[in-house]
Amino acid sequence: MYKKTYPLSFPKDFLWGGATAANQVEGAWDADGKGLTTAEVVKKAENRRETTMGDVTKQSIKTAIKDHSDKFYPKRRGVDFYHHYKEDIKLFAEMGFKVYRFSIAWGRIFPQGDEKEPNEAGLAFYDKVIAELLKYNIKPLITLSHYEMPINLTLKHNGWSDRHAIKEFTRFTEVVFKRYRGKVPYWLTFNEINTGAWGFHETGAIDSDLNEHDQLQLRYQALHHQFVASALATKQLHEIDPKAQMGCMIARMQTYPATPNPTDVRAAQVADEQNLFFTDVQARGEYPEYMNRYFAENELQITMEPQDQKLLKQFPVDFITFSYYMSTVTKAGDKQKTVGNFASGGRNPYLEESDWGWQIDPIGLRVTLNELWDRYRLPLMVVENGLGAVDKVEADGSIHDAYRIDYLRKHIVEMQEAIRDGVELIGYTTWGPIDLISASTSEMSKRYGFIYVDQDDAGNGSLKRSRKDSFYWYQRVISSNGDSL
Ligand code: BGP
Repeated sequence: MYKKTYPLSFPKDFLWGGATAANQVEGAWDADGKGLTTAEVVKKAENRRETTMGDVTKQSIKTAIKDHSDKFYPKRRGVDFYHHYKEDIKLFAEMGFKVYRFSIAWGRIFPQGDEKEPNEAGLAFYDKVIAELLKYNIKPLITLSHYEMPINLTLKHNGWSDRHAIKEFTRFTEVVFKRYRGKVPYWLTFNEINTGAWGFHETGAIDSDLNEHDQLQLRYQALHHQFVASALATKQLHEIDPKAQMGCMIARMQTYPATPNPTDVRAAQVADEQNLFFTDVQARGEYPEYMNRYFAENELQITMEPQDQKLLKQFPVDFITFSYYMSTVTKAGDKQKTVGNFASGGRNPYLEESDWGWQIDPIGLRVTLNELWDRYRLPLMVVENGLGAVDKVEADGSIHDAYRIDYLRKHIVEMQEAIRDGVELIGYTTWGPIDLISASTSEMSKRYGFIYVDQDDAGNGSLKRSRKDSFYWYQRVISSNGDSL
């Protein structure tokens, strides 16, 4: 007889919340001693389907450094969370958030990346943010590096391509682990670490003048340094704050074969391996053989120090997190294209897409959750999910974003199904609970929020915050622990 012993829905202590990144919300890019970061030298895209996150050269950085405005660099202005954090956290609390994922801008704490002492004023800002969250019983979940590092480390050492970055990063992590001991239960090392294979925005290493082979060589070397830094940060955290947990974070792209032709099925498997390589290293603690083979066949050589592999094995992450926006289709022989900030294969005729061409696939989230659970048996958290859309403000100030509710509802239903399948899913933070600057295009009009921010693409607006229909909907979802969708 079939017996229902599994949890029927979200566990009681399920972590509902939202996620942001320093360089997309904070603004105040040069306030209180902060140094310029890699995210703040990337120019705004000229059209919606173009991503500019990798388009950086030494010359473009020099130009950016001389430019003290935020006209071409909207990530410098964000939505001024730096001065609105109290109001914004109050709104998160009103929705009932249990957790808030945000990142610490490394450049606020070590403005040049290599100072001996941290910048006290930068730490003071995060002291206040964390205190405000704890006041409302919202658990902080902190990303240590969300697509940025001090620009000085790019100029001096070409970012993560140089092993030197490990030393600077772990000095930064030691400072924040000690400072926030007992206050922050969850940390993540690198946001969407797998996107480091696509270049500058994740690794802070300029490679635009290299050929394809040398680009890959540089990127995978930089990623190796991040793997080691991540293991060392995990070690530090467990020593400094034994109750706190460290997670890894990938942009998960569920990949389907374009046809049942075994060549397509195999191509999809390979594409999937390129994605799961990162969780394999960070959760299993070793380079998988399929990647060793890939490196050998492509004449890529990862330089390692003798203790590196041991460190990876000794200090794997405690939990796995990922962003999920869409799925992709892979056909044998096709080169990957980039849509938004995501590599994507061909069109899937069964799916609709967002205005930015991201293919909407809630069932893919269930497939992904089941696969990751089967593969790693570690607690999982979906730390980004959402729909980027243009919102219309009605004459009375209301915003009817039924499309956003529909997107999120369908994904939450699939998370619930995955939990019923036995997956240990511990939390869900939607991307951009408050409107923010887009990572891939630096637009303001690509909005994800439950909270509207009055600011346009040119940076005009009062920055006034207001509640969209989805605000009240998510509030109900949380208060009913996912029963009222
Ligand atoms: C992820 C990033 C986020 C976020 C999100 C949406 O890749 O981790 O920083 O921005 O994508 O992307 P976009 O802002 O380009 O719509």
